[in-house]
Amino acid sequence: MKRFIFVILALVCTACCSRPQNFNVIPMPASVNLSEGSFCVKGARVSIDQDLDSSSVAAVWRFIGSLETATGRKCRAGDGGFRFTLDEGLEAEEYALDIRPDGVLVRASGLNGFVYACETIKQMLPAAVYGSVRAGANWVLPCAQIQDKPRFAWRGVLLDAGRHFWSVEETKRIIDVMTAYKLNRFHWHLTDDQGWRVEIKAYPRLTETGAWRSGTQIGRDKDSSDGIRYGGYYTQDELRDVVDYAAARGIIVIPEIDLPGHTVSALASYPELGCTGGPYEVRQRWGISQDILCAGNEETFTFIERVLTEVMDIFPSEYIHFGGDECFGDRIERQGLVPWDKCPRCAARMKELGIKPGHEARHYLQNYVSARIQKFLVDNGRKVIGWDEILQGDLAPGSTIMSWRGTKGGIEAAGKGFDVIMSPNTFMYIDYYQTREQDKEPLCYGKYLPLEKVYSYEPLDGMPDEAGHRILGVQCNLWTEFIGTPRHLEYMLLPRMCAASEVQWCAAGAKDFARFDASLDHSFEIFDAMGLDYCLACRGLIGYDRLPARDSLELAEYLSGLEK
Ligand code: TNX
Repeated sequence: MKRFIFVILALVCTACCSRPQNFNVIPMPASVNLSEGSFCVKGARVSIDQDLDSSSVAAVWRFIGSLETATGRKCRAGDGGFRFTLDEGLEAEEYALDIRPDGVLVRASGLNGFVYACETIKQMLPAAVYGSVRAGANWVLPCAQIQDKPRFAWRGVLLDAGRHFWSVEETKRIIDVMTAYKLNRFHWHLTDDQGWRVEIKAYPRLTETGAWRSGTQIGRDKDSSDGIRYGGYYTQDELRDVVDYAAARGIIVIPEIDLPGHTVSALASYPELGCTGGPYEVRQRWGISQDILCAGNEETFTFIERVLTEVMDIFPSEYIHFGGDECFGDRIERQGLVPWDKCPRCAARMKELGIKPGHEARHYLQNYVSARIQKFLVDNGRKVIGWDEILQGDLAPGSTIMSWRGTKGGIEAAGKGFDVIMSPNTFMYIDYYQTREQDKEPLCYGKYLPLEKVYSYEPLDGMPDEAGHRILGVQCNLWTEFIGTPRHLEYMLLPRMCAASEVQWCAAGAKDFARFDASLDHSFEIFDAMGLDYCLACRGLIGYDRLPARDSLELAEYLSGLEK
């Protein structure tokens, strides 16, 4: 009996050690060994090896800067404190930390590794290290050896700037919080029916006209409009500024120009690009429009190529996203004819291509448009990504599919040998409600996607073994039809993005919802320090025991304040 108890105790004890107490880093690093003792970061010395590249050195000094601000003490160059050293044996995003009472050794092989090492250290410190003021706190790091690298290379967030426009400043705040959770792809949805947000020099009306709508649907009432002119766009300089800001943090910005559907804002600017010639107006309500770029008109392709040429000049990313979704929504499919079916130029194009008339014809015509866009981008040295609708018909090899209508499209595409990014609406659409008390939450798209469901996602579920390597990664998508303020935007993003970060980063089988959930309290303090809003009720029901630090408000007041 004694021996039995001893064995149980020993098992419990090893379990405690492998899951360190008070270690609240999200996403959980691959390997963590906490040991006795601690290292004081206040006024610590810093030495950076000469062979680090300039972007890594800049990232290290940004990190040191945040330590200095929060602790109120300068960190001077010198030995015996933090040492940042290049280790080319590590993978591109890998890092290692050795924290001892007499110093901290940080190893990585490049920018992303150094950024993630610094972010892990920051999450191990009091949350005030994320703030912009000096704070009295216990500025010590627990001693530990940490070795860490991500499961997936693509760890994305989509931000929809088409339905609502987000300032450069707000966009950078989103990039900051992505950095803190080691995400590395910022998918910027820049054009939609309700607004065109990219300055294109060859087509100035896209932003003079297309960036502005004369009203916005009120709540869920599709026939309403608030009559208030709304809009905005980014100049090319502003876009480049965001690209550089993200790049300095190891984040690649992938622009999406949604084609050939979701283009009413472009049609309102240049009506000759549509099948009917218009007039069109920048859409005020949500949902899918039947009006799309005319596939029979050569001018459409000139337009697409000129726009994409400027886009490629602004965005150095290997990938360009050309949309391809919802050209003909399900309801439209059932209703019958769409402008493409009735357009003589589209008919001539189908004839020329030998596309047989019938229900499928429009999909083959869309394939033709996709293939031309793809060829153009590939000829210019880029790769293409499209939403899973582009799988209908024949798809040119080399495309990457973003699976959004559940996981089906992704599984099918991977099976056919295409690269895939999984962003299934069933697990990764963070524009859906996060509690069951939806009447109390700010209005949003609808449906229900609680934190736990996001966390539970296993990207290789249902994937044939031999196709698993096609999954580049995972992305959560923040569509903004019903999100009009930065505070509401952050509330929808956080903390579900943190749950996504563990799906994206942690090895299969390394996730543990109870551990994650317990770590979240520390993340809430981080959001408070960063001045970000978040959903405290993400745990299922609205039953707040406290509110985000920014106000001392009643719950109802707090929630309604998010929308103003
Ligand atoms: C579907 S995801 C869309 C978006 C909407 C979103 C709302 C995709 C390719 N299309 O246009 O904003 O649903 O959840």
